[in-house]
Amino acid sequence: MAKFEEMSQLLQKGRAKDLTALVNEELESGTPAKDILNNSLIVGMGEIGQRFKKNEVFVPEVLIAARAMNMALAVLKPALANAGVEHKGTVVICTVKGDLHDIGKNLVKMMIEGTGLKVVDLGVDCSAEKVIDAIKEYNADVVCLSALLTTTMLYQKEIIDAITAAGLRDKVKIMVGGAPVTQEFADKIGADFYTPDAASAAECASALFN
Ligand code: B1M
Repeated sequence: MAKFEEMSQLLQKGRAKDLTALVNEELESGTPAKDILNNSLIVGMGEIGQRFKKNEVFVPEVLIAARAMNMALAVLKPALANAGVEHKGTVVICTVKGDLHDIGKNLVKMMIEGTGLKVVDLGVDCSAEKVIDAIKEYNADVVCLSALLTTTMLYQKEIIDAITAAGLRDKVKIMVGGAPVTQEFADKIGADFYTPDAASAAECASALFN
């Protein structure tokens, strides 16, 4: 449908005002909210993720598209709730203790939200206790740990060990990332997945529920 493509294009261009106007128009003309979400917004976010991966667009474009996505989601939210659309799964995300860098984490969060998963953001400087409480409170399926410093990446292991000690290791998949993190490091600390960027993190999280 041409309107789905148009909304996808508006999202990718970050034209939030035009996008939300069109989303409203489509809702009013009877297009189901979940069709707008699945056939247009998620497709658009997926496209921008692919282009980000290929270095065809950069952080500002992704942030602008993600902002448009969030504004469109806010318009859709009441209709989605009424339609009984449920999230496929719940992801808890944070930047680990001692680390205040949140731009990459926010990108990962937005890209994962773009796949239709619910994301609980615990912010920065996040302790193992806070992660464990959130896994229990939100019945989380996936934990995403971001670290930007060579010193704080070590705390990713502490969180994984604490999750194991709390008896929750079999309940959640753990994804790690951030500039100094590597596949080798992720294997060493017992993470389930390492992804180098926001787009592949979203792909990885989404694939867990397909
Ligand atoms: Co800081 N900083 N910083 N800093 N900072 C770095 C990381 C650094 C590399 C700069 C440098 O020296 N060249 C360096 C780290 C060196 C090291 O450890 N090897 C550094 C340092 C040393 C510090 C301080 C210690 C400086 C000081 O005070 N002396 C201090 C530490 C504060 C703290 O955290 N306790 C500090 C502070 C800051 C600011 C507050 C000023 C600011 C952060 C603002 C904010 O985030 N709100 C800042 C910034 C902006 C940077 C740089 C310039 C940019 C980071 C960034 O946002 N990149 C950075 C240098 C650089 O990277 N060029 C630097 C853009 C972002 C989109 O990329 O976060 O890598 P990134 O995220 C990517 C991937 O890594 C991945 O996806 C994202 C997008 O594709 N990814 C994941 C991230 N998390 C993921 C999780 C996943 C999967 C993928 O799964 C769970």
